[in-house]
Amino acid sequence: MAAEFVSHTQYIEYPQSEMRQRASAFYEEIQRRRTVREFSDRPVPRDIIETCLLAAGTAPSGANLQPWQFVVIEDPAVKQQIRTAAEAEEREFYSGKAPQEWLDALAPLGTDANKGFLTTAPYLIAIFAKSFDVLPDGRKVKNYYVTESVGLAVGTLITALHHSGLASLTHTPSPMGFLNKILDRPKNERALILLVVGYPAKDAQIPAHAKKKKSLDEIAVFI
Ligand code: IYR
Repeated sequence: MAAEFVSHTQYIEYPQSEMRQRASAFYEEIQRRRTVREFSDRPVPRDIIETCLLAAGTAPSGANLQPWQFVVIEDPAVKQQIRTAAEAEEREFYSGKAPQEWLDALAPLGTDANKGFLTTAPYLIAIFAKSFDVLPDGRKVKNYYVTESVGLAVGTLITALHHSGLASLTHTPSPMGFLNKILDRPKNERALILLVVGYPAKDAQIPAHAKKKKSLDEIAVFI
């Protein structure tokens, strides 16, 4: 398909003072985001989730092929199936499979094999990466930079959810093959992240360790 160009009419340039103000305001808002592991069962309107997914779908991707598939789980029975499977994997992880060095790195978070949030939170969003797409006529279309692209979409999703006033948890039971089975997803889809979404529980606590963010000097150099 030959390239066709259109003008970028949606770009907005701000005066520098306003750019500075906007950058600071966004930093102020995003630095309040915390990964939450204690969720309320309060319902969340579906349309808010849909709008956040549309925001996620604007992420840049290799050749704009958008190699992501989101599966939103509201059904309590399916959540229970996922919890049972995830906790089985996690029990293995915490009681032998994980090397001590990994367990030591996780210790400040206080996590364990119990994943009650998988049945408490109103939404689980399973995010799959597609190595290729299948066209309606059966032809396969290869995707590029799949993991990077889906990572960018998940980052956008988490940011959109936070901006809307929702909490999330990037949960990664490993391996996640059970999600293909339970959610009946095809072989070209690989589960990357199981996002838990909802309001935090009333007295939700977070590990103090999670608030320690590296300084600018530690994360960036200017050359
Ligand atoms: N998947 C396990 C272990 C775990 C691993 C990492 I890396 C974390 O940042 C957090 C947890 C679990 O969910 O408990």
